[in-house]
Amino acid sequence: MSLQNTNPTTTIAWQALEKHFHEIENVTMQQMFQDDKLRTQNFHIKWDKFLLDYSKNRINQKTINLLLDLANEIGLKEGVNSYFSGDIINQTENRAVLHTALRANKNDSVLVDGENVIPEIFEVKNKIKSFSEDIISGNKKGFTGKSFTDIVNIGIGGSDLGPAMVVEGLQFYKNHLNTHFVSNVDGDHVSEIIQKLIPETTLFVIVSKTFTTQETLTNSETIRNWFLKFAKQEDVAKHFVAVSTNIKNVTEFGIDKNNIFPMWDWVGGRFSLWSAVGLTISLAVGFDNFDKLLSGANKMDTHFKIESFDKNIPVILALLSIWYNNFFGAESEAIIPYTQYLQKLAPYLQQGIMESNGKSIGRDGKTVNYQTGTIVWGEPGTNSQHAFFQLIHQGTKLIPTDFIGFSKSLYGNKDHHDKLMSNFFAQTEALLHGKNSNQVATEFKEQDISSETAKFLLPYKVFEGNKPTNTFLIDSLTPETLGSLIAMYEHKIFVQGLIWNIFSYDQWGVELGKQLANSILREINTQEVKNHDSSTEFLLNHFIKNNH
Ligand code: G6Q
Repeated sequence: MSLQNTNPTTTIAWQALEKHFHEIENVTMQQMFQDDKLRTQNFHIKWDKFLLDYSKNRINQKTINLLLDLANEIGLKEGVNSYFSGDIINQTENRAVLHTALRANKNDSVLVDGENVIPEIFEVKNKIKSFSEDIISGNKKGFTGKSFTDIVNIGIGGSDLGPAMVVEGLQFYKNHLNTHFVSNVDGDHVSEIIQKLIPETTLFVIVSKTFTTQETLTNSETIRNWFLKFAKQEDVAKHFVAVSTNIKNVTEFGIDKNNIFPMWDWVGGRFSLWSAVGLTISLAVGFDNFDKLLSGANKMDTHFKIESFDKNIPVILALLSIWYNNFFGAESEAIIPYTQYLQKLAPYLQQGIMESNGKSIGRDGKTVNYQTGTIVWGEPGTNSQHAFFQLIHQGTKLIPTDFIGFSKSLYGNKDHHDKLMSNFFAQTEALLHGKNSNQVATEFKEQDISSETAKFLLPYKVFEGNKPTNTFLIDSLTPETLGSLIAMYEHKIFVQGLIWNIFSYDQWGVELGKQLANSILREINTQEVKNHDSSTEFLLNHFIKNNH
């Protein structure tokens, strides 16, 4: 079954939300908290090791009810069933979207073209397990008989961002293997990494679903040529493995058939870290931790699938985001994890969210007449407090922000953790309450400031507050909770794409870049620049003159 095709602005719920927006737009959250003592009790969800408090949002019960009506009118229940059961919901590429099957249980059954894919998934998982164990234990050795010390993941986009983010996020659980990521076709990137490597103890994991991506193939060839300065052709088999759907191209590259980890076209690149694309994760933290990551995601899948929408974390998050994006006109959202481990979470989610929902043609084939994909950005707290928080507190833009904090730190340094989390709570509180002119004036009195200076400074020191935030308080950062967190955002993407009536799982904008660069490269090589606008022609000629 394909997804329902409804312009959301034509629904009864959307029209009711527009009316409701005018009732509520000037009511402050400060007022809402004063009027409703049960607000936090009603607007929070406790689930597994997660607590989501969404009471610091510009909503009341009617807002939530109307947003839930919108989800129902759009056919969210049926949509979720189609998503999980392998229907061709990626219609523009004629594919199912089944990253959820990668973390399903062994006894589950998920059909693609009438065939259960779970046994195949477990076959590959077993291969990941035994390969990782052999490398970590030193059972498998390099061409001089030494154990491996370094792993290099060569991939880009979906074949890089997920593994890179998770390996960094789970650093606490890491073993002795050093991990490196080469992604950019920028030759300086690969050169910097090669300098750190010893060929006889380094394993290269080439990750490319299509095995046609210019960046990954170029980096792989450069690395193989470098490797062959120290080793023989037959040693390549011991040091290079690949993750791909394109067995033919991988074999032509010279990789041994046994060293290929397959994946499937029903796994989108940006949702693929759960497949063999996560091989580097399994190598870095061990298969058991990789498996726990999958089971955390699977738990979130079950929550999303069976929980009623009013207590369903991804659904509530998606609806709140639509509320700000489509009614308040917010352009972006920030994601601020209060842990340094998750410093790559925002760039990772940028791909997932912006590549999936950055679309302007509806499922009816027409240009949409409403806003779709939000811009997401962020950095860990407290660092970001010393950087861009100024704009969130006092700028002119409305930026709904997710605060992600953990009750326990991993090394158990209580002093540091209490300081970190005091900042976490203080920020969401300040964003809610702000600081009014009376409070600022009282502060001035205590500071013994002249009345002239106080008068001048007062407006600059006032904080209006009323800035929406979601607060996630998670027990601790483990493979399992990280798996749940990533899956939570994946399902948020699905719900938003469904309601915005777009196809979230294609990426024609990315494909365009792949085509364009190839034709310009030919012109740079032949030094024959033609058929461009005057600006591009001027720039290309300047580059050729200085580059050759
Ligand atoms: C992800 C995108 C894109 C893709 C890369 C790498 O959803 O499609 O980021 O992952 O372009 O593609 P390959 O894995 O095919 O090299």
